[in-house]
Formats: sequence, structure tokens, C-alpha cells
Amino acid sequence: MTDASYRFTHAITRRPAASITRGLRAVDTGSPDLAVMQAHHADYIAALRSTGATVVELPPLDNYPDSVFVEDTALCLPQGAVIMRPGAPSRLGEAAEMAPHLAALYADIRPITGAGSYIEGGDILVTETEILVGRSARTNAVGIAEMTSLVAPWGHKVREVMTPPGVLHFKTDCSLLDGDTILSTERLAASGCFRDYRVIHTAPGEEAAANSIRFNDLVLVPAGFPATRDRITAAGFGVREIGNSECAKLDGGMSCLSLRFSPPAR
Ligand code: CIR
Repeated sequence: MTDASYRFTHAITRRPAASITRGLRAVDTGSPDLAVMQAHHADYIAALRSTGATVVELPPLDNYPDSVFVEDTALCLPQGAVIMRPGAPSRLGEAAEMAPHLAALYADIRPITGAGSYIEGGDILVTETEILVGRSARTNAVGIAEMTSLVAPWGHKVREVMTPPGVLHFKTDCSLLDGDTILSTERLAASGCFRDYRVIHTAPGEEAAANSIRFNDLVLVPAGFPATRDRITAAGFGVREIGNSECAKLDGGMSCLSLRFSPPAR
């Protein structure tokens, strides 16, 4: 089996802005502390770099409080990148901010342009065999259809699935661990969307650990979920725990903080 869905040469991140205190959140559990978030962000970048990848750090964008969550702005595939159209009005402009950075690395950039199309990267899970996209409050069927038509010529199959009600993004509840293994909450796996995969469930009460990422030889897991961490370790994966207390106040986790990809040689 190939491994392009979890082995990457590059990642793009963006440093958190002081405006992060105004970031979107479903439930207000307190204001994120910028200094603590910056320290966690630095640990995250160091972990990505420790695998040998090139990690771009973009400067903060104060006009976009949620812009640290770069994953939502694009879908990066081996053949090219699709620029998203975020469904959160305050985040729509973030996609155009990301486009030039991807254009520097990819010859083929395809933007989602439909006025009624909405899609965010957090709803997209790329595996070795397919691209799963969860419909959510941020991603609609028209957006998924437009993305499907953009990636079909590159040979990618898209499967539309449902993000559980009340869950921000599809990948809030799952992550890819390897070519056939998914880490998922029980509530998402119960929908049957992973029936062709081996599934490791998050431990009861540790649903927030589902937003982890496999990046080269590491699985980055948010700190504070020991039972789930132990399940991933027991399955043979190398785990690195990263503090996520401040991003969690804004419904963010490990996947949201980077775009991960291997651009074609130019
Ligand atoms: C938002 O509501 O858009 C941000 N506060 C959190 C985005 C998290 N992104 C992700 O899961 N990909």
C-alpha cells in the first residue's frame, strides 16, 4: 500500500494572532491565553520538524482571529491544491491569504468559486483510497460537489459522509493513523462511515483526542487523554503529546494547525 496520505515533505502553519481571543467557539469556556498558545504552537512545529519535514511558519493575521487554523483554507493533494471556501463568514478571507503560499509550491491551484459553495478543510479526511468529506454547518453539498469535480481529473474519488450533529468538523471526531487505520470517536464510527477500515476508538470521555494527526513517523495527540494515547501506542504508533488547552477553547485540535503535503517537484 502507498503512504502519501500520512508521509509528507512539507507543512504550512500560521502563528496565532493577538486577536485569537475573539476566535469562534461553540461554547465559551474562557478566553485563550496567547502566550500559552504560542508555546504549544512552537512545540507542535518542533514535532513536525523533528520528522525531517520543511515547515513554513506564516506571520499572524490579526484581521482573522481564527487564522492559526490553516487546515480549513485548502486541500493539498500530490497533484495540486484546492483553495477552500470557508462556511464561517469571518473566515472566508483566510483562503485568499493562503493561496499565494501554495502557488509558490504547486503549479496547479484550483479554487472553489461557487457563490453557494462552502467547504472547510477540517471536514476532509484523505486516505490512501478515497477522500471522505463530512457535510457540516461549515461544508455543504454544493461545496462538496464542486470539490469533487475539481479533484476527479487528478484521479481522486470523493465520498460524502455526515459530520455528527453538534460537532464542528468531520475531523473533530477522527484522524487517519495509517493506510487502513482510523482513530475515531465511537459516535462517528457508529455511523458506519469507516466500515472498510480498522478503527481504534477514543476512550470514553476522551472524544477530544480524536483530532490527532499522523505525520511521518509520529502521531501528534493532544495532551490530557492518557487512555486514548495508550491505545494508539499499544497499536504500535509513535506518539507525541502536544498541549492543546488554548486551541481547544476554540474547538481546534492537532489537524487544524497545519496543511500537510508533498508538492510535486517543479
Ligand atoms: C472555527 O470555529 O472555525 C475555529 N475556532 C476552529 C477551527 C478548527 N479547525 C479544524 O478543525 N480544522
